[in-house]
Amino acid sequence: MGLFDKLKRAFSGPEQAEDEEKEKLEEQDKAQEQKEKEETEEETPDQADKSVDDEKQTQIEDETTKDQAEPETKEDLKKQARTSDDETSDTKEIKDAEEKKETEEDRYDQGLKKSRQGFGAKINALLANFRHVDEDFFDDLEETLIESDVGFETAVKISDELQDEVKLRNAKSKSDVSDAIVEKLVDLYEKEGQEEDNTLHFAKNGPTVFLFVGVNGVGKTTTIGKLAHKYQQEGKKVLLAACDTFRAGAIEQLDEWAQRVDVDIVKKPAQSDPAAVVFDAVKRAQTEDYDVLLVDTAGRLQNKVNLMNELAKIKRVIKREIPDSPQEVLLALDATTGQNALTQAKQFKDVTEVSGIVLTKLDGTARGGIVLAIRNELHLPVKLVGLGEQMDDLRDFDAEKFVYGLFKDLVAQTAK
Ligand SMILES: Nc1nc2c(ncn2[C@@H]2O[C@H](COP(=O)(O)OP(=O)(O)OP(=O)(O)O)[C@@H](O)[C@H]2O)c(=O)[nH]1
Ligand SMILES: [Mg+2]
Repeated sequence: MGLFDKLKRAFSGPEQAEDEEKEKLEEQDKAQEQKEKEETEEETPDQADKSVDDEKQTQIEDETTKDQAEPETKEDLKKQARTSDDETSDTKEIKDAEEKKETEEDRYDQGLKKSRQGFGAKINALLANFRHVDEDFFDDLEETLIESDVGFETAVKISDELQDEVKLRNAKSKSDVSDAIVEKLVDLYEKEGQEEDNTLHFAKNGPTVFLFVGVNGVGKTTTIGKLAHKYQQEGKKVLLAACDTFRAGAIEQLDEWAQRVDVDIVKKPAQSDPAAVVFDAVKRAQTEDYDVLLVDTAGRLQNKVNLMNELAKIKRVIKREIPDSPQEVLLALDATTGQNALTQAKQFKDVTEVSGIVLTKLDGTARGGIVLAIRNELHLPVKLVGLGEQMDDLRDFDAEKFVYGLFKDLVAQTAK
């Protein structure tokens, strides 16, 4: 099933969702019944032989004459207590897992709220003025898509393909046209991403090194802090390298994160050679068995050439010490800067081998369409997304959740 069909199915009426919920509950009930049955079978033959009435009677007596209970009955009570403890912890686990799932989805949902509203409002405005599907309509559509940051090439491509599609389907009503637009966007996005690897790669042996690059203010240091927190929570041994020795206060900022999330850091005085910092960090990561080394770098130097040379040097040092490293070179892009982010990415891609994108500040933008442009025009996988400033506000990129968060209002409308 294509992504668009999945989305549409998710909105195809409350009855279906209710049915699915019912099925899930029934399955849980069955599992619980089975468990209870197994536990009863474990009981001694004497106890198992007791009639149901007897059991009821014993329970009533237990409740009324607790103090005089026979040792046997006490055992029963203990057993009961254990069973109910097991039940409580089982139900708690299920509840926790469900709550976690909900919060994860909510996080994406909230983080994309502005984009969804912005995008939805633009498409709705376009459709509000819609009279015929003619040249003007497709010009307006192209403009709307460009404004939503899906990227110029993507906007033109969608508009062109839609002209044929609309004719083919003989789409005339607003909902037919809106349906066709969203379907095209989602399908194109899915098609372009088929070969894409959105996972972060780890070393098979020894420390994994992630190098963070990107212009100033995009969120490199914050992302490192959040990721360090995540890995620390997972029980990994994490080390940070403060290689932004240029900007005043940059070392202190990373140091603060290290303290906040309780991980170690390698730092040298301001203006030291960042290559020397990374050298020390790699050595320490190797000799002290760290699992992950996260390397922060400067976003701005005296000029762009210096910056790119410095990044190349840092990377060379890492590679020399651990040949398969860095496992990831992650380019941080600020989603609120729209097309500017694409230009930055192109520049970095030309000089460094970027392995993935961290798309930050998605919570603060109505321009989530940039994800489509990154995939369709840059062909770089988004691996992480920043959905806020706090240490828990980082998520692995999930294309389906993302597309769902971006288009759900429009798909919901067309599914009605
Ligand atoms: N709302 C929001 N703010 C973010 C996010 N990520 C980072 N920020 C904020 O963006 C600002 C800049 O973040 P930094 O991590 O300092 O950026 P940087 O790339 O290290 O910048 P330089 O060190 O100057 O190169 C800070 O105020 C962060 O709190 C995010 O996902 N959402
Ligand atoms: Mg920084």
